[in-house]
Amino acid sequence: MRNPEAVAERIREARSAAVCCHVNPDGDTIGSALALRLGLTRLGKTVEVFCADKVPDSMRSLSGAEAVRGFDSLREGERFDLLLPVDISDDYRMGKDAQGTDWFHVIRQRCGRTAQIDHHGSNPGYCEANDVDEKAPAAGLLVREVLDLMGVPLDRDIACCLYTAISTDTGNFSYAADAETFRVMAELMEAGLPLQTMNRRLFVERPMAQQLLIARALASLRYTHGGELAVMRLTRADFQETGALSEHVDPIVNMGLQAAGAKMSLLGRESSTSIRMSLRALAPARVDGVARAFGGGGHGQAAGCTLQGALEESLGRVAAAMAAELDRQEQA
Ligand SMILES: [Mn+2]
Repeated sequence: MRNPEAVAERIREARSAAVCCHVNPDGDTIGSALALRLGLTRLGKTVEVFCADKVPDSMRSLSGAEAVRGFDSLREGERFDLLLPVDISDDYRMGKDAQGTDWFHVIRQRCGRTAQIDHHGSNPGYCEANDVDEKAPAAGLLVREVLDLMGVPLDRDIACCLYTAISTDTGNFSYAADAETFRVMAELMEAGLPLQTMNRRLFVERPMAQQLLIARALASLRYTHGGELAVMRLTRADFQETGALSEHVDPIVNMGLQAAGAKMSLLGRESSTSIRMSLRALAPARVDGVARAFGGGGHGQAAGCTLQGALEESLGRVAAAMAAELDRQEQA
């Protein structure tokens, strides 16, 4: 479904556009949408960016981030010539309103034509014009191509947006990045990309409360099963005393896998009523079976489950099951 020219044509014809991001936005959907906003604004078009959830803190400094709107802010009679979803694999990925109606259907009523830019292989092509390339490492690379077709020159602000899109979807260029990715990176550098500042903001800096929570989790880290299984815990006191939020927990369980020789990692987190377990594995090891055995689920290398009972006892049960699974998978 490669069709950058058809998307560019729809944009050229439109005087106004609603650019849309997916729920739980990542750097690719936000960076791509804000780059389109800047580019189309430069062509004299009216552009609004919509997202069901708030822009992540690390991306708040991007030009236009402050103007990203929730779909619920649509005013009576507000209309756009073009609906332009970016990095959205399917229409339901725009999220739902309080009544359970897809935001896609709500905003679709307000727009004349539809065109999308995406890179998910599962995308069914839900717009009139679809530029979908599953080989592209980031939607941001396809956005840059469309901007190029429309004659929008790169500048520092657009470069910051596209860098956010491309670097986050390639794990800071550690996977999926191809030769074209680096050719575009060269163009972004020439356009004035402040690489060091942006890299620190996106990949190094974190909220102080989260840093202190990580310190607590790492202080609890133990390796068992010959160094193959990492086990960490976070108590309610750890959250209260650091001021950390549940959203800060996300990267911690992966840190258990950073030790050479580690194959699985477990983080147990105490909440008021239960113990939430996060399980991770390095392929080919898998943890989805263990999570399912405790009533949870997930993917082969990232899964979770919730247990009732005390933290230590619950951790012991799941860790024992993971150790048994390591033995089983090593024999297979
Ligand atoms: Mn993406």
